[in-house]
Amino acid sequence: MISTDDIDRAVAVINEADSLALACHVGPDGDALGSMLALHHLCRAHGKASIASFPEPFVVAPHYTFLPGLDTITKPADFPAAPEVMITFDCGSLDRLGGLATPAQAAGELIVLDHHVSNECYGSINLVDADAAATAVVVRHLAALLGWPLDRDAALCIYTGLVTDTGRFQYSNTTPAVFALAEELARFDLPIAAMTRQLFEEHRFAYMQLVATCLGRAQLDKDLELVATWITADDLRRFDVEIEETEGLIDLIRRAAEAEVSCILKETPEGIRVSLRSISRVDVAAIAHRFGGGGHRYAAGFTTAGTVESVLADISDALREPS
Ligand SMILES: [Mn+2]
Repeated sequence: MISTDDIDRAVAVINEADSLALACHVGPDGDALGSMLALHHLCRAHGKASIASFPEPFVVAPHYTFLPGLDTITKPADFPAAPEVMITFDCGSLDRLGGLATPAQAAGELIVLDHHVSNECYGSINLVDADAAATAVVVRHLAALLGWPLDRDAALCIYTGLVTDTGRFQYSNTTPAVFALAEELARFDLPIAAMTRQLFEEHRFAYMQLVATCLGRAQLDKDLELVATWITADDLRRFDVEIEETEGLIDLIRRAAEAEVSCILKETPEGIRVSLRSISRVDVAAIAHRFGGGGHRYAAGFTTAGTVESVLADISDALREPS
């Protein structure tokens, strides 16, 4: 729930600001990029100066390259050090902002716009709605309060957040309100089929061969109802695949009928990056939280030191303990 006080202050702060500095979380997904770019478009359409960025590594995953406005975003090195007003999107904690956490802490006002239940409400104004299917839903709401009608570019960006965070309108967060918003957005003559193919279906052949390797080595722990696999730095080199390309792999692993929990571990320069999904019984956000991460009940993640073997053993131990 967002307090009316926070909403009123956010609208006043945005109206009064000369410019807005927008940022989303590291390794941005469709909701993070879509939400940020939607407000970036609306700022431009309504004469509000804005700058938009996300932390290093400054790489957009290939699924999202169709998003309008990507050519207008700014490298994190060129982000203002102490913005007058900064807004973060889909970002549950300061550390998910990487190098942009410093400007966030120096900002005159920090508006946190999100839907993660684990959000640490680190802003001076927190627009965090854990019932919203996507951060993009909160952006739509804010635009209405600002009296900023959507345009096609903003609608396309918001739709991207909505369709990715609901898993193509299939996850349990797919409510009547989600379909109502999708209907509003689809009226902007969006290229639904082309977007769907790029977001969910299209991959380079090299990636499909990496997937074959990952599926081949996947492990099923029948007692824990856990299916797990991993991607090493050597795999990425061998198949010439960027780590951003592997974002959707968890959605393949989680199809295993025997698994309540599914897990992918990826070797990154920052440590082992873990994605967790569950079907019903297990709260993976609680598990991710133990390792310094966060997320949603059925989708969460964290990055930690260790090896694939040691981190997978730690996750198995956490699943064994009654929560
Ligand atoms: Mn999201």
